[in-house]
Amino acid sequence: MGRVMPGQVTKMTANVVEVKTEQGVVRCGLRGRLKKERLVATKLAAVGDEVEIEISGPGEGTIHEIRPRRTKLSRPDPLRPSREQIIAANVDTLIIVMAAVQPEPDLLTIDKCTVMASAGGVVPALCMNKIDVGSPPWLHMYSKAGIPVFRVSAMKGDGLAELRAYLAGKLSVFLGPSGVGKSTLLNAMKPGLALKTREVSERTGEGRHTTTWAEVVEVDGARVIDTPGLEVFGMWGVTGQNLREHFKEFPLTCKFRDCSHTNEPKCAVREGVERGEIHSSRYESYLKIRQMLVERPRE
Ligand SMILES: Nc1nc2c(ncn2[C@@H]2O[C@H](COP(=O)(O)OP(=O)(O)O)[C@@H](O)[C@H]2O)c(=O)[nH]1
Ligand SMILES: [Mg+2]
Ligand SMILES: [Zn+2]
Repeated sequence: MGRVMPGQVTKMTANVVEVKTEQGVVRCGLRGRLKKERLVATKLAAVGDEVEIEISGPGEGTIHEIRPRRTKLSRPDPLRPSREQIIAANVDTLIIVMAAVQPEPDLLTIDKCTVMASAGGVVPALCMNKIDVGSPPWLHMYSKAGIPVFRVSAMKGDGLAELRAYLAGKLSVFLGPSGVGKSTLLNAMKPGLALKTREVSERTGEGRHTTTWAEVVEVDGARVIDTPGLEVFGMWGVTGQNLREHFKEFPLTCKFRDCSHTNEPKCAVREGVERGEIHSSRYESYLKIRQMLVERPRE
């Protein structure tokens, strides 16, 4: 048996997993026990996973064990929605990137992302880019709801110092619709990083072309997971019943402990909305997402 050492998954492609160890990067195939269990999605390694590997040759090894995940971002597998697909593990914060204009920010999308993050134990934050061309009037309501808000211009450099400070020492994922400026933002965070268009396939040691699914990039003391083609995705583990736990600013003082905040009497959430303590758009998002979950409980 070769040497066993700990590491963290920093890159995933279709057939190779790169693990960063104290001895450098080790390329691991999915072999042995993990290969047998590959149909069990949660047993598969995800970028960010802390693992034990066994060295089999120079720069090569096998993943033996995946440590329990502190947090995760996951979605229903697009091909088998009853199965969980883990996008990234041990993520500290999900940076929801929106643009002030072009494309117009969508509040329901932001709120779905905050729920998705919360469901995996990840702290959501909102990054409003392109503030050089405008700033939505409702941004403050997210700060009021306990969600950190960053106003930045990736193009002009405004607000980047604050964002950098927040990201320092964390593992984060940037998520947002295409065109909001995620690539520009990551490049601006670290001049010279020059994020490639990672949709382009790359040559692996096995002589086959594969697409990178996810990769950890170091950005100025922070680590950001770059997941090409990752668009806003579905919520795993969220139901019409537990959705309310993911709206952290909603009070827990309704008359009924299992209040759905829809039509029950003495609902503290509806009262909070009426008094202007809870933003009505957050409540509307709650109702829309709940409806969606009740109608399509599997997705
Ligand atoms: N005005 C303005 N435009 C920006 C800013 N950041 C990015 N853009 C533009 O928005 C477009 C989309 O940016 P890109 O980084 O490709 O977005 P992505 O799809 O989220 O990766 C590009 O034309 C950028 O030049 C910004 O801070 N201000
Ligand atoms: Mg991009
Ligand atoms: Zn209620």
